[in-house]
Amino acid sequence: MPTLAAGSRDPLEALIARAHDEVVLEEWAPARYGIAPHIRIGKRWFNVLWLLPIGFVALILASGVAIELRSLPAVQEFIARYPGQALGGAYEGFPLWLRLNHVFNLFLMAFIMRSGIQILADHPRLYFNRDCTPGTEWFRFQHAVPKGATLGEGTRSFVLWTAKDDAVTIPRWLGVPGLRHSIGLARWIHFSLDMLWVINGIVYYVLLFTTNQWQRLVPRSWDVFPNALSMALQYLMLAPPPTDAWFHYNALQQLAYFITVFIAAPAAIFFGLMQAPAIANKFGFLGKLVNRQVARSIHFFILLYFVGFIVVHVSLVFITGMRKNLNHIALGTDAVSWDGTIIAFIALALLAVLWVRASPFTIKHPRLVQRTGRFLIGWIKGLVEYWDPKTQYSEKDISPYLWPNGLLPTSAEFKELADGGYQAYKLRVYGLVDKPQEFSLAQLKAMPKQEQITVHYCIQGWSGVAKWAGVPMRHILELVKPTTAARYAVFYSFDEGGDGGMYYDAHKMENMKHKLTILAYEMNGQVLSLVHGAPLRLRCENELGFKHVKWVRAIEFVDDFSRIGSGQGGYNEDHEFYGYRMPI
Ligand SMILES: Nc1nc2c(c(=O)[nH]1)N[C@H]1C(S)=C(S)[C@@H](COP(=O)(O)O)O[C@H]1N2
Ligand SMILES: [Mo]
Repeated sequence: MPTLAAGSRDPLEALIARAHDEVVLEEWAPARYGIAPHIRIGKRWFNVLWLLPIGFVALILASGVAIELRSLPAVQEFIARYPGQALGGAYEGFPLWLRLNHVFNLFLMAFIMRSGIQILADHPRLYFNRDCTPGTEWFRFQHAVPKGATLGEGTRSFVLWTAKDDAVTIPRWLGVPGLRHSIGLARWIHFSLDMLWVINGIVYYVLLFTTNQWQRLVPRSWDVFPNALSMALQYLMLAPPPTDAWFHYNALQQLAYFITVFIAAPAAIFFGLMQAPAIANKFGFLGKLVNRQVARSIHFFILLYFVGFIVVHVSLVFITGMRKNLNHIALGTDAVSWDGTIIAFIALALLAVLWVRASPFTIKHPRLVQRTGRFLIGWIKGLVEYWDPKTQYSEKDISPYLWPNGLLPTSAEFKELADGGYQAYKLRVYGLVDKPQEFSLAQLKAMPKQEQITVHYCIQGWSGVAKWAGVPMRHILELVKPTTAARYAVFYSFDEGGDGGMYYDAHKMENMKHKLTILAYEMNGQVLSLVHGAPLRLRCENELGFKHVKWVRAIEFVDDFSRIGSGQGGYNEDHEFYGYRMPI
């Protein structure tokens, strides 16, 4: 291959396919269903859906027992002593800001939860360990990983069960957009709405504490616990004392709202963010303690908490004085009239329409979703890219198994290179550089060698620790000397992406200068295997996995990537609507 003159366009770009600007259902990852959610206890798997009838029976039983207990003097004394009310505060009514805040929250939460479930469906397994070794998950809604698929690495003939194969379809009314492996779009929805939810939450906190409304939520005596228990018992006895939320929350309400507002919501944000490479890598110790899989599992428990809270909260709103309660929250009046109920049902009808339209809309306008997401949260992603990833792990942390992703290169050109032990391999580095060059593998191996033990964070949710060794990208920069016009390094590969066309990805120059950005030719002390990107793959530790291009064939420095492919900055960016900056 001739060396190209500095600044010239690359013929490799012709190998890149343009992607559609809408989701073409016939060409999208075909639907593949998993199984009902299961949890593992020891070696056995249990269908979690059994918890629904079991929970219902348990509730009836608990209610029956509570009703019988009522005749016991001790229970009567307990209830007399702790009637169930929270201690009084100086608040009254539900001001307009609170009502608006509440309805925004309702709409945002609905789609945050749906897109969150969609994200989970891209790697439908949860672990408490960092490694994600198949079989060690405690929760899944996917079959076991096919036997044999995880073995025989390094050969070209075995069946490869990639993380993408593992993604499952969930119903379109449940997830958004409800397509298999639509995590790119689901993440934009999730994060964009998160951003609005955080703003709504900050406004709420500020107004809560600058008015007297905080007194509704903050318990000021430990008596809130026995009172909440008493209240729960009285609900189970089907004989709750009359309460008047206009002036008073009962202790159970106060406790539940307190936990939701001051514990569950901030924790959801914290454990969501801890899943991001740039953030976990920044807070070394914390990132190790709360590793990505622990964070994912806890984030999921918080989802379950919210679902449980919503079910109980909404049920009680309806059965403890529907008209009055709905007047409170819809109109801010304490009247007993149907007005609030009518407004609440109009709001719920609107929610239902949005619920039904969300998936079809996203499928029809994926670039709009991508662009809006980039506008709302792209800048945060850009900011955290400047953080140096620094967290390193030790040999004993190395995962026994690292999920693979991508389709192995199949071209005749690559096969010839591989058969020849990559003797003929040449990494071409060109574009906006002073000294375009080609490097053989031997030349690359003679350069300074850097080793690092780091976590790989795939966008789909899995992670794993591996030791990588290779040439620091900084060294390559010194050799080829990018011009001041160079703003991105585009990595071209030997394989095709799922929709055909060459896999490629663009990085900001800042990423190339990071200490932990290397071109790796070794993994875990051995020559890099074919599956993991032989002969050369990129490691760029503050980005998600898809930006670590495997089977690298060339690197082009450019000032702008909008002319390459569909102009989004990479294969997944073009075809799956990811963002080109993905440190979160
Ligand atoms: N050339 C190429 N590089 C690629 C991919 C691909 O499909 N083609 N997949 C990416 C994705 S999505 C991930 S998570 C990682 C997976 O790396 P691994 O297979 O070594 O675990 O490679 C990334 N690099
Ligand atoms: Mo990935």
